[in-house]
Amino acid sequence: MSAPQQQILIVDDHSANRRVLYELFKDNYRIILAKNGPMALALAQKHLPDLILLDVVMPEVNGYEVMSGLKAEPATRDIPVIFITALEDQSYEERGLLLGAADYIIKPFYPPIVRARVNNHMQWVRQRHLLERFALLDPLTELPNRRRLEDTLKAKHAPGSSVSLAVLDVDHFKQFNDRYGHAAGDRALQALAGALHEVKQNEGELMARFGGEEFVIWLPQCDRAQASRRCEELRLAVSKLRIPHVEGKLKISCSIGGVSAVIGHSGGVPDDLFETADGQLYLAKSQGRDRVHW
Ligand code: GH3
Ligand code: MG
Ligand code: MG
Ligand code: MG
Repeated sequence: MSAPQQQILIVDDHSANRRVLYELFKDNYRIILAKNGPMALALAQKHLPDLILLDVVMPEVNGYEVMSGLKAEPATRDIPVIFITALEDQSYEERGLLLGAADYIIKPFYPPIVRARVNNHMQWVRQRHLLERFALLDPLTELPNRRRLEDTLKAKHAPGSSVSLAVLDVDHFKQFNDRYGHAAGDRALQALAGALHEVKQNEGELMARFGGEEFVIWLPQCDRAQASRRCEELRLAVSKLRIPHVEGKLKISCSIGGVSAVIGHSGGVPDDLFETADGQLYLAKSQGRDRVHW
């Protein structure tokens, strides 16, 4: 499968300038065009392009102001911007770079050089996206990792909404490893993650590998009844894998402890959510394992 085509937002108040840049890049990138500052900000928010080519002199909202607007929004803050302008005075260039521009190109330009510069930036963007992806992914199971979970929990949530959090832990996994070896244990964790992943996920839901043989399930917009039902589905999905365990314990199972809460005025997740869910997990274990406890 080929990677999705990268996008460039071209911003210039003159249609002839937009056309020149469009012709230069249309064969290799998806192009979005904006003819003024407000339109540029709206399209940047909507499409989150990989790169923005930004004119400086435009009526009403100029390029520097667009740049400040981009920096003020978390979603667009890190999109690289290249100024392309006829303002050749070095103080303008300095100002653009100080605002955080990735590059500053003075018109009239030599098209092959502009193309080479843009291609280099796009290469860096690709590499950065790849690194960001891997930084948030667990390498063994390819599920979101603990860092991704923590980012999700730290975000603001709708005040008054119901949320739930569950901790899933494999039962007697040490015995499994002792019996079949660590490599088989790894494969079992991969199969388990696959089974969790197959259970249809709701909007905003996140299943992360927290560490070892523990997984955390974040269920926004889910009250206690809905969330415990979802977790029962997950427990069954693991059970249905029918991975043989040691004698006397036919197959791999898991225990799940969960908690539900309502988001307060601050929009923050209550601090003790994880600990409470972990306490519920302890109860699921002590009451015989292979069960959900809320
Ligand atoms: P319990 O039902 O009480 O959870 O028992 P348990 O044996 O699962 O719990 P314990 O915490 O004692 O052991 C967890 C084991 O999980 C220890 C370790 O051998 C195994 N484990 C943790 N991470 C990995 C991993 O990445 N790969 C493999 N193969 N095993 C792991
Ligand atoms: Mg202009
Ligand atoms: Mg454990
Ligand atoms: Mg365990």
